[in-house]
Amino acid sequence: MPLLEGSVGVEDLVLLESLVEESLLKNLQLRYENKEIYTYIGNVVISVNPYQQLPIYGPEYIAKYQDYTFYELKPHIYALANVAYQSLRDRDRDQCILITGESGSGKTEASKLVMSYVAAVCGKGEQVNSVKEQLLQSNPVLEAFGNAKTIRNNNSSRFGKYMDIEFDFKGSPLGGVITNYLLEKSRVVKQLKGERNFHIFYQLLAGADAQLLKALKLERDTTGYAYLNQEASRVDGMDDASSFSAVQSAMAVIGFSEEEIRQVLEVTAVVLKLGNVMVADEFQANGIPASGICDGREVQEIGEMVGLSSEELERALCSRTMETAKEKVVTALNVMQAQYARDALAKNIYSRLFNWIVNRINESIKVGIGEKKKVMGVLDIYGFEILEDNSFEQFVINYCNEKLQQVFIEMTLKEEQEEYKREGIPWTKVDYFDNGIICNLIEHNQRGILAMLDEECLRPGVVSDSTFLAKLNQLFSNCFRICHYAGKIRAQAQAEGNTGGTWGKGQVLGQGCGVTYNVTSFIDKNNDLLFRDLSQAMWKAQHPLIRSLFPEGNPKQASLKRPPTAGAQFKSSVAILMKNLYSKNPNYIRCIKPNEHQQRGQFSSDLVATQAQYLGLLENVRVRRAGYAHRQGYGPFLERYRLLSRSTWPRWNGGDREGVEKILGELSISSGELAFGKTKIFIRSPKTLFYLEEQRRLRLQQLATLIQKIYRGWR
Ligand code: AOV
Ligand code: MG
Repeated sequence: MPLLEGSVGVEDLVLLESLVEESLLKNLQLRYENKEIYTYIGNVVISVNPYQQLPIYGPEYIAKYQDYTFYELKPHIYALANVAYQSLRDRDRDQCILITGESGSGKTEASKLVMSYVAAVCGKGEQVNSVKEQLLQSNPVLEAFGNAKTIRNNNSSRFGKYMDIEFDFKGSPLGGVITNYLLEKSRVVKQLKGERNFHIFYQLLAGADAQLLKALKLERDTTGYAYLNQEASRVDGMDDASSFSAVQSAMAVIGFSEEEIRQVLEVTAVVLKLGNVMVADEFQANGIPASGICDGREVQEIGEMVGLSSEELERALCSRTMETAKEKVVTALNVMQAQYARDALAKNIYSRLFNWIVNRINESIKVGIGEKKKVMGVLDIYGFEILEDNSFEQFVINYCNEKLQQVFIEMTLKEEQEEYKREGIPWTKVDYFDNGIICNLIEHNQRGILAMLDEECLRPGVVSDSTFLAKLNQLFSNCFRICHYAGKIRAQAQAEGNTGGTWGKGQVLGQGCGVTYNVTSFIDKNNDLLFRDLSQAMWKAQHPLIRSLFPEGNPKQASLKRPPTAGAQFKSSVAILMKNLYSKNPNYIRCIKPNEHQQRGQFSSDLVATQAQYLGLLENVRVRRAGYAHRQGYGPFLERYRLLSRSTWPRWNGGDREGVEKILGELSISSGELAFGKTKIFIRSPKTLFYLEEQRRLRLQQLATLIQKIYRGWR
């Protein structure tokens, strides 16, 4: 158990000599510089993104971690995955792996490491292997359609993902279920400078052979597409063409038929082509401005691909039908409205395609009803984001992160408290920053920001982003700004004046912190409505996949009932997720981003300090240390320190607990330092553990010298 401070720092922050932020950071830095990217706080794994391939993964390492208990080897995600899997298999406890951290900190990579570890150790056989392959291959497919290069991360997840992996009673995988959360669909039509659209578009253009391109009516050159950012079409180290073939074969492994793959690519191509549909001013007979399609070729081609006449498509894009009980009135859209309609259609087709893909994967990996299952959930969402201009998407992403922080706070405390109860040891409460107040500010049923936004969306009359802001202002007297748990230093630069929400105890984290949200488009993005003309046109298309994505376009089915808003949907899916997480045994991976440049070897203390603060690492260590810093089952403890007492060394015939009492009694450790639980020994201060370790080291040295002497004597 190499836990002690050495050239690479302590492996468990609980063992830090002095518990202040500086020593915590120094320790992480020292380890990072020595390529030790993992560090524990008890059973929580902290992972600092190395931005380089380290030789610490793969079958050899998996085999090692499989054979040892948690603290016996160096900290590793494999160790955490191993504990979770064994507890699921042997103790029948459903598990969840919660991976948090800001954008680019390494969550998605961590989730893949967990999955590949579990896949490697769980069960064998042809059937089992094919289930594993399907589960693993879902990653490249979802990443192609749901990830994109952003300023912060070349492979940024633009959707949230929760995957339940389901096992039989022996611990062999049966299948799984993926739940996805709100894709950032605005990216389909517009990206920030230096960012890309979703990977699949570039992969398709780079990887499709000439024949496929022709069939999809595409040109290889990305510069021809209005929806693709021109100054960022390539990503360093990313091979779009070879990814394309990987995605196609992954889809085949999962069970997509050739026909389905073709249709998915056709729909993807249609989205890309929609961006090139140019609308321009035209005038109606009465001189009122209207819009029309400038160049009919693109519309013609899209029409051919989806099986719709170009007239019908143009009509849907450039006009709007209002239906009253008595009559239908068709009005022409002006250019702005027509462009808006075109973009709305592209975003909707793409995000629905994404949902369809997730459902299609689920169909392949689903487990038969009635089979008794054990479950391991792996959560990998988009990380906390503060951009220069924060919109609805950031609001939703940050809300989700806020909720996860809440789970962490509640579960860490609860877990700790429960362990003391189980072991029959008294517990002293530790103060911990509670972000419940921020969650409430967002999600409260009547007074929460989401509720107010919905109210504004549903209110008859003239509604706009500014009426929404006015409403917020009545309550908050200032602009719309939230002090997120993760908001401090970088947000501070942008923040002035009063803050929207309050921090409760988190005031400690600094004054004037916060993320300012620009309300522009909030109403629109929350409403998420598509003109009926468009959904009806899509439903009329011959293309089976396109058609199936727009069921509400069926005039027979079209109901006047309004679908729930995007915010309301998100809130309820987050609530379901939370309930699910609370029902499982949590395992935490806290990811940290060492620098803003995606560079190996760079450790920016300020940046890490901010993350350490908002992740509550110090508090976490304090909670761990408040009671007893270290605990271990009697058996393993005896095994490790047996050699320290003449009563237990070289032989001991009594019980484990009695043996431990003997050793600790002989070392005259004060009784206040120790608590004897039902199955574990608890040690209050790390110093005592250092002392034990030091004694053990000395004793081992002694024994080694002794053995050498005996050996020399023999010669
Ligand atoms: P994220 O999931 O936390 O960001 P990723 O897991 O995508 O971050 O990691 C970003 C990049 O960091 C990866 O593409 C790798 O290049 C590198 N990286 C991360 N972890 C490792 C590792 N263990 N070993 C080597 N390289 C790594 V976001 O989805 O943007 O919130 O939204
Ligand atoms: Mg990610």
